[in-house]
Amino acid sequence: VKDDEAKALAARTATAELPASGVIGLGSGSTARIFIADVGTMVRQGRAFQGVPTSEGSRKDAERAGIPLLDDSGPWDIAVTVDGADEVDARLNLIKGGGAAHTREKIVNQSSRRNIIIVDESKLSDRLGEKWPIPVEVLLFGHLGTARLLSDVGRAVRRMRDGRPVLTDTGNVIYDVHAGPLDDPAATDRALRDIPGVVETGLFVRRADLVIVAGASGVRKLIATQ
Ligand code: A5P
Repeated sequence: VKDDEAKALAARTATAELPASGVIGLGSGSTARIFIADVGTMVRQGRAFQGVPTSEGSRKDAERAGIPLLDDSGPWDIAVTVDGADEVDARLNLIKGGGAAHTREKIVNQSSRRNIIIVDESKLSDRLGEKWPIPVEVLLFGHLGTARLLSDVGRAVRRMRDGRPVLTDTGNVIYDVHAGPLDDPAATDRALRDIPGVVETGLFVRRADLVIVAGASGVRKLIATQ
């Protein structure tokens, strides 16, 4: 329950960062979900927002909340994207993809003028990979061979749920690569992306402008310095 309160506080703090109107990127996961509900409330109060969802889950949440959505094809000029993360390091680099949505999340992040990440304080760590493996979306075609190559970077485990491989919204598989703690996330990201069959990694290097962290002692804003 404490965690949920922190997530709600982070989400509410992010709504204060939104422009008066415009295109908003809608993240995925339990924290972003609270944000989407808050944006829905603002739309009902008359704010002219349009959304770009980062997963089929956030699309459903946004539709339920009454947020008008832009076409999936893009291109979008997104004013602000608000998304969650699984791990955040001191430089505001991220691991994402705990919900297998990181490829669409990264595309939306790239299309956004400002990226805000909302987390509870349990997500903070000194070095990425201390708490989580790196989620990697892999094309189904030849994935067992791709997995061997991933193993050169770190132990690669195909993500399963209820005895079945997890598939992304695009129908690809997820491998969780245990390569942490990472000294150089950008280099690890490059090594993984070099492998044919890798669609995208969950390493978000220099992609957060602001991280809103909520915890027992309230809310903190971490601003990227670069
Ligand atoms: C989805 O694939 C992830 O990148 C999420 O943004 C991340 O897992 C955060 O989710 P929670 O807010 O549920 O922790």
